[in-house]
Amino acid sequence: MSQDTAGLRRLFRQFSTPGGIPSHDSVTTPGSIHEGGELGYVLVHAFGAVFDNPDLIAVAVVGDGEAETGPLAGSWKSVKFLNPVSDGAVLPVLHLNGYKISGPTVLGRDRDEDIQKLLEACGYEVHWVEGVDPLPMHQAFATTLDTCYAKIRTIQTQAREEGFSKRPIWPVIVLRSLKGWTGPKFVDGLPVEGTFRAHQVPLPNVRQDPDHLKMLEQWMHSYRPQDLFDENGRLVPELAALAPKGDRRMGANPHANGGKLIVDLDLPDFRAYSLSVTKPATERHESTRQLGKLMRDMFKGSARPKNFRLFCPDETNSNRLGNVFEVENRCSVGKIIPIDDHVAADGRVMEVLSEHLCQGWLEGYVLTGRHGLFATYEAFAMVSASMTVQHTKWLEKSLALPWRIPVPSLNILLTSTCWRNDHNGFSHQGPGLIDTVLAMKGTVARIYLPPDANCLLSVADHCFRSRNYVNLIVIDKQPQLQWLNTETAIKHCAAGATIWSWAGNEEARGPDVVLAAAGDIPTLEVVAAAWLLRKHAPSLKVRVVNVVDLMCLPPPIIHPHGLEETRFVELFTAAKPVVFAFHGYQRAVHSILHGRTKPERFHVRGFIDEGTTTTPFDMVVRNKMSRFHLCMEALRRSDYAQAGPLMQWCETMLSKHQTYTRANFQDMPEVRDWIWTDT
Ligand SMILES: Cc1ncc(C[n+]2csc(CCOP(=O)(O)OP(=O)(O)O)c2C)c(N)n1
Repeated sequence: MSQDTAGLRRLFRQFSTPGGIPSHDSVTTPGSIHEGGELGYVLVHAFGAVFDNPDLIAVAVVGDGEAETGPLAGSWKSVKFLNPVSDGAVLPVLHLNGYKISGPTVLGRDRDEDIQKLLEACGYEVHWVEGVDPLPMHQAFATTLDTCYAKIRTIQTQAREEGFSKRPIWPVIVLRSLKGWTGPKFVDGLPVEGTFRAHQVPLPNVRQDPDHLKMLEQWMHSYRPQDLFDENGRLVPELAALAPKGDRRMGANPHANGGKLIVDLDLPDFRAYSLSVTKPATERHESTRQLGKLMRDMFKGSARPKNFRLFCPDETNSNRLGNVFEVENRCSVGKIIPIDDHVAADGRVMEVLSEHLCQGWLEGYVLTGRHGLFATYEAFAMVSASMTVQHTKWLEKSLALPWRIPVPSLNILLTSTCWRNDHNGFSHQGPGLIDTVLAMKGTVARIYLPPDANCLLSVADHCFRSRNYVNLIVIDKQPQLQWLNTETAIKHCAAGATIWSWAGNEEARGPDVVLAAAGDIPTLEVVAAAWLLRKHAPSLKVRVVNVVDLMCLPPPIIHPHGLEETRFVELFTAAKPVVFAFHGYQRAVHSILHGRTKPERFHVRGFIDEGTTTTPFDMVVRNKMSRFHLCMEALRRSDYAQAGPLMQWCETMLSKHQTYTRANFQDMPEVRDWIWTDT
């Protein structure tokens, strides 16, 4: 962009035009880590940016419309997690211009004293700037900025010299100014400045209406361009000299191009946390607990610089990640009482019962070059699913901008999954985030379904090292059978999908049917089904395939992880039926198999939105993905000649299950205690 008339013309012509840039702050805006398109996240991003960034002050301008959104209304409480010693500061500017697109705003119509009380109750000291006359307003705003800056520095200096004592009262600015301020006052006889009509395009008809064009010209002239630019369109030197130099320029702030500031995580060797698996499917362990131990040591390693945080809606213990509390605390700068468990003002485990805050803080944290994980209940990840989408879009657009340096990935761990929310019931059973991420571009979206602890560790290590992705990892927290030793797990995860030959019984001529699984519970049911078939129908030749990287299923043209077709056929054969058990909604697998050899031979069983408060096995029965259903499907699809008795036996077992669970409130022992045996 040259600094002359041609440059100005280019700047103006790209603004909100086809092939140009959006009309709001976006990826293309140098100096931005925040997309202003989907409103609601400005404060939460600002706080994420300043955590563990003691010298950074983020000024966040909150529209009174944006202030009506749930995430923004929740974001004010971020100040209860901000440590004046080790974090930076956020200076919110609540901008009350009275209108959204066409209606009045809630806060815009509130009385000053109510707004004052609201913000004070949230933990802020309110500084008002109000008026209509531009010059005094500029002075007032500058003075207020100076005052707030001094207050922030005083709070920080005191806390850093004397140590943290109590939550500070941080400043906030409330700016009351006109919407469309200094724009056209009246258009076509109707008031515009100070009204909703000023939203975005105050003069809608400049191309067709000469009066509108004239008003536009007058409006632009009101800024006196002749005083601002020389005859070649270059900013006059005395104004250009006002801008700071180098990294102090707003557009060159390295915090807003976080890749520039990345310090690699001090990651321990994940193999040290693996479980010893000498024989597949013989021991049950909580897989996520191993990840908790790995993260405990990541916290130790990231003590200097502090560049790792865990974000979670108060489920760290429940998700079996509690080992992190051996070295780290939950963060709160509020009152702490003796009975509290691992709560401290400098904690870096961020527990707040708001998926929006967890995700938004993490987004701000990674976009400024640090690392983290958002661990949440699977069903409630949908609360912030739209933020996941927006972050993925941000990353996707950033790929086209060579000056944007890649940032650490946004890692989302879904535990407490749909299959094992037996006590909570239907509200807690929803695997929808997989579908959401599946729809995103392969360049930036990844979905992993590790079947056990060792695969989870390998996947997590990969995700923590990666850049510019949204990594979705799905695994349950309950004790579960462990399948693979470390080295096999590493190879399995690197390949994305492998044949588990120990679970199949195929011979040189290949299988009659392939049983495939993606997800921990589907893996259990598939392997158990293979075991039953080996036992009751030994002449049926079965292959078991496990998929850990969901995105290896679509063709490589759709996703970079897509397996080459020859490899895909090696795994799934070219023509044999495939009975596929899937963690999420079954149509998701069908959608990504499009373009593969004979996709119609894939028969997917997955979550069909059948849920309730019930036993773990009843969940797979209700969703027709149980080992008995998979057995019957394999017999049916392979046209197995002597299927009758085994089909009948499976039906009998399903009825027995129904009776047993209702009488005993638990699963049948042969299901509950099932482990792999070779005979
Ligand atoms: C989540 C979301 N919902 C709806 C919109 C559509 N929208 C764009 S601007 C706007 C009004 C914003 O008002 P305010 O925050 O007060 O900003 P102003 O333009 O008045 O400064 C709305 C509703 C949006 N961008 N994001």
